[in-house]
Amino acid sequence: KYLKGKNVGIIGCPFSGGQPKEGVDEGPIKMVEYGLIDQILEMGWNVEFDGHRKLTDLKPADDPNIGRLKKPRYVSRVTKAVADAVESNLRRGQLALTLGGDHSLALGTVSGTLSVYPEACLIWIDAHADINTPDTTESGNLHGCPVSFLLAVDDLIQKRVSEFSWLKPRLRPDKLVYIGLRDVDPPEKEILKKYGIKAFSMYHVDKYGIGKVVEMALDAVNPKRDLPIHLSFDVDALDPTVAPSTGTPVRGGLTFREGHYICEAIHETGLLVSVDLMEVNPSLEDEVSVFETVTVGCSLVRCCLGETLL
Ligand code: HAR
Ligand code: MN
Ligand code: MN
Ligand code: MN
Repeated sequence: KYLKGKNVGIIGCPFSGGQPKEGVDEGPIKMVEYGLIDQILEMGWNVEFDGHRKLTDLKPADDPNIGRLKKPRYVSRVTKAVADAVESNLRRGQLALTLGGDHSLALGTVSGTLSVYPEACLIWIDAHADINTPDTTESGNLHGCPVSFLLAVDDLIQKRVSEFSWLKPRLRPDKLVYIGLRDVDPPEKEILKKYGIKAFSMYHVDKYGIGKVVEMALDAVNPKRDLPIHLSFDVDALDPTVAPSTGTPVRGGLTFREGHYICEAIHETGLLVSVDLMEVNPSLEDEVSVFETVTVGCSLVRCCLGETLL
């Protein structure tokens, strides 16, 4: 509906500055090495990919904490560049596919999507809510904060952290929905309650089944099935037995099929304009775990682009 034909622009983001573990920057590199581009070409898509972004060039010489926030200038510069890349892909009628890298990158991807499609909804698949504010974050890691920076609510973080003044907070709380949550900090729970944000935790997946959960999630943010969709998929939403090589694994996650079902069902709406696949860290765990995590990342992406079982 929003995209003309099967055109995808891939934004490879080797970036780890939103959290402390090295190696998550290798995620996009390994997914491409594994053959993701050819797999997408074989599905009949036109693929634009000019190599991974040189994001380390954007690293400031000096980047002291702002309050608790770690590497705020680096994350800001990188995510601004990513926002511009997503915006440019979408304006040219391509689906924007961003490969991470840590989930702070979503500050950029979602901003880019909303600058082209202000009416878009955001479906966030994650073990974590990533909605800490500069005041509530215990870790200071920006990959735990992107959603709070994106939200269009009264207390504007951008006013206090001037590095992020480029970022327009324009995501309405009723356009955001989560699936897969199971490790949410107490202040994050308060924020979800305060703004009435729809969230389907693993409890709901168990109770209703994934088919019903995806339907309820879409009913919540896209009741008429007419708005563009941004899907932000953190691979740690999957159970660690399925995707072990990620920085903050949490037991009790989505099965292999539940993860893929989400991507298939969202593809099926015909409304998907922007996809993030984040937090694959090929430096963690053994060789088999890395292979499984990289390949599951690739197959989730293919399902988003319409790969089906039959
Ligand atoms: N909530 C914790 C924090 O703010 C942990 C966040 C872990 N984040 C991710 N992203 N892997 O989903 O630091
Ligand atoms: Mn995340
Ligand atoms: Mn997570
Ligand atoms: Mn299709």
